[in-house]
Amino acid sequence: MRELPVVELVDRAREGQPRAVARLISLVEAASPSSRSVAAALAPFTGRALVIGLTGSPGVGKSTTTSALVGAYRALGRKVGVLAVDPSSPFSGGALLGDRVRMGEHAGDPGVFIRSMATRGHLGGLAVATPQALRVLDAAGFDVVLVETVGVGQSEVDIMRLADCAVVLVAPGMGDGIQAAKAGILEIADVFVVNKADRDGAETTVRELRHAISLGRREIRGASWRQPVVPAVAPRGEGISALVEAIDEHHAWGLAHGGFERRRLARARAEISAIAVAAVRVRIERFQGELLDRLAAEVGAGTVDPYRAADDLIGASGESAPPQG
Ligand SMILES: Nc1nc2c(ncn2[C@@H]2O[C@H](COP(=O)(O)OP(=O)(O)O)[C@@H](O)[C@H]2O)c(=O)[nH]1
Ligand SMILES: [Mg+2]
Repeated sequence: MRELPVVELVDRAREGQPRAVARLISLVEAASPSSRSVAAALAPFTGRALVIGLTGSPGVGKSTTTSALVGAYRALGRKVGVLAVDPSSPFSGGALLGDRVRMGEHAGDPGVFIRSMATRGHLGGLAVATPQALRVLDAAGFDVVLVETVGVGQSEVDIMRLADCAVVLVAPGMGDGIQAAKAGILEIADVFVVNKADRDGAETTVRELRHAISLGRREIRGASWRQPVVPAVAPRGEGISALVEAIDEHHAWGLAHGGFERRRLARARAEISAIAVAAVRVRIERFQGELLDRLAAEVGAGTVDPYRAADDLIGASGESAPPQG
């Protein structure tokens, strides 16, 4: 494709041209110099999509559930975007191919856009790229954006915090329910799915989770959201309408109690600081190499302490630097 100006790409994306959507995501993903103008051009059209994050251990059924949700939302007439974020497999290998195959039933549906995030060489990585890709899909008019991430690590937790609704999947056995509670997953989950409910032990897992939830209930302004636990058999579509309902209820609850608004502000805050941190890193790596070398020599020689050196490097005043004690 001839390289179009960013505003033209944004116009085309908003008209529903998938190639323009894909191109814009590539631009923000690569942290290309035009990321800035992409973000500026998108800004007026963002804020409408409902972002749903799905996380859980590999093999728990995230892709299958995502695909089933795409079908459910399409049946409701909503346009659906999917971002598959998997930092553990930056090269498009088997897992992504599997996802493509599973998503095959939605291929050719103009109301569905599916994309795997690549993060190779991206300064700031997923923390910067994912929210920008969400903005592209949001501005392009996708009513619902599903973000599939591999659970466990901090960056996945960060990504789940970007979502309006965080869905955590567990499967029976494997102590997954208890694992989830331990790993602090309980804190980020808005809705639980016990997938593979066709397997032994599903009822136990549901019970364990409900018990853990009753102990760790969250309170927001005196109202509490009790995370629902939805049993599902994703390949058969079982439990998917209950999941859609649970997501709807969470959305309505968030709108009524301010949780939705707070989440959106937290997302914007995370987005800004991820960009700022990446910018500082770029500045240091590209433009302050000599200063860094000199400071390193001084710290090595013991003539300057590393906090002081870091202050010099970022040009910060002593007050805004971390405590030196
Ligand atoms: N028995 C059973 N298998 C399932 C269920 N959901 C997914 N699977 C299978 O589990 C495997 C992993 O599913 P996938 O959606 O790729 O998991 P992901 O790694 O979390 O995205 C696939 O072979 C699915 O067909 C379920 O509810 N029951
Ligand atoms: Mg998957």
